[in-house]
Amino acid sequence: MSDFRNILKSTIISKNMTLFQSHRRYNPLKDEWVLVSPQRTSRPWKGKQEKIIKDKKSAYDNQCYLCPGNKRASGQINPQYENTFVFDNDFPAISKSNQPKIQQESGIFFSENVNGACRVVCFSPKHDLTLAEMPEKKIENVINTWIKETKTLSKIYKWVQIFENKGEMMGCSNLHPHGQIWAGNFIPTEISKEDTQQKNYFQKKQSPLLVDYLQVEQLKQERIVIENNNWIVLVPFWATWPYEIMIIPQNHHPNLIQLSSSETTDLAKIMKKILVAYDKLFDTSMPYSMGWHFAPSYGKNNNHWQLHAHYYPPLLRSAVVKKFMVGYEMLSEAQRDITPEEATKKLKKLVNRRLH
Ligand code: H2U
Ligand code: ZN
Repeated sequence: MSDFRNILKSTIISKNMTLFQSHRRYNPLKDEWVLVSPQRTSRPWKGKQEKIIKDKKSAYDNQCYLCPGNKRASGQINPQYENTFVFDNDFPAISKSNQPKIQQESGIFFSENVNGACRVVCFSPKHDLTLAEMPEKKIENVINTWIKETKTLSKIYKWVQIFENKGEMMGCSNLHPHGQIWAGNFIPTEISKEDTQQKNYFQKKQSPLLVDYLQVEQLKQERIVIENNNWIVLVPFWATWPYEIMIIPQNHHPNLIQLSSSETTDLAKIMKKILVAYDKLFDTSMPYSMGWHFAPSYGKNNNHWQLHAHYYPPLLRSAVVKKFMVGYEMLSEAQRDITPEEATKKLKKLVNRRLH
């Protein structure tokens, strides 16, 4: 816990500084830094504006390969599903079978064989919905599907990545509400970083990094957007995307599969709230990439892990102006303009606003 107090104290000398001066913040989950430049928020913008697609879709689209009863590229017909529907991606990024072993060429080039499974998860039979527009009960079905898939896949593979790419801006090819799950016999880079960082912290403190982090955030109350009995939504101190959030359980759970039924119910409730707020922020269906991080299945001592979801929306100023991670970000380090505290304030107002 004291580590975080020091980080917060030393990085933020005063609140005024965070409002107006450039500074860097440390991301203890990844061992990376982010440059924060709040003074830049007032600069004029004459750059790229994204298109807004507001045409109302219909609940069924006969051209959609995810709608019930339709044919997919593989020739298979989707069932008349009522809640969620999961199938093997017809164009998997990781092959299922073992390939002939790759030979190492030299001490500089390294390659390794991979195998895994790629699944597509349809969130609803209704083509025109998004998770934000679905009732809480239906969101809970999606969460339970994620848990069921994780249970099955983690028996076979080391790492299971659940994710959703929402919106054309994020490269999503089909507006039908869906996500994906890629599982593999290897630990991918991002998970490996988080594993190492959480392990190192746990070894020093005998307490999980994100559990301690939540305690500090609860004391400070500067970056928590919303919480209920079982979950907290916050803009992390080290957020790089303008309205990036994390969803973290109040209890310590290394993995998604350990959630109780009251925790899945509360997760659906809090997801609904934050996703509705996201859509209100720029009066548009908020694009984002999101995914779950939890302990990989290969290790037995996973107490250093705390389950969490990351949401990375690209929008910065409006429905049409997004944040570009280019130039300095690509070549030096991530940079943001609006502070995480300002982003929290904006989201918090929208979460509290009554639905009508
Ligand atoms: P994205 O638009 O989020 O990429 O998801 C669509 C996925 O669906 C994509 O990974 C798969 C694509 O490979 N797909 C099928 O499995 N079958 C099809 O008939 C078309 C698309
Ligand atoms: Zn559809």
